[in-house]
Amino acid sequence: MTTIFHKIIQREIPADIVFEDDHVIAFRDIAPQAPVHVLFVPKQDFATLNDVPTDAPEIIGRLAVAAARYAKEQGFADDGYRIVMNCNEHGGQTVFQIHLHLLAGAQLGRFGT
Ligand code: IU
Repeated sequence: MTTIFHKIIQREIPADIVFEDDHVIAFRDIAPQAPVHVLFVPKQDFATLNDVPTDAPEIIGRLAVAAARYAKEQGFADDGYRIVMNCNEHGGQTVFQIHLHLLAGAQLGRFGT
């Protein structure tokens, strides 16, 4: 399946890319929900977290480690941040290429329903 995130990875559409390596790309969310809102996306194709093979936890690990490294580099790691992955309808997922949200830059509210 081709999503808007695949098109960003392929440079078919522009994005404000802040990090990229062989496995992960990260870019600013177009509708930020916090002063810092960056999406970390694997280059491998998985529609939802449910589709990640159980023997490949590194796919998710790389996203979290890249987000933490970005937080340290940008100087807000000690103040703190939140990482979120939404899955399917009840999780509020709207783009079906897995991605991890990094939210930071302010005191974030509690979350839930
Ligand atoms: P979600 O977890 O699938 O709900 O998050 C998708 C995010 O992708 C959401 O925060 C959108 O604002 C964001 N986004 C984007 O950054 N660029 C786009 O072209 C589109 C969505 I479409």
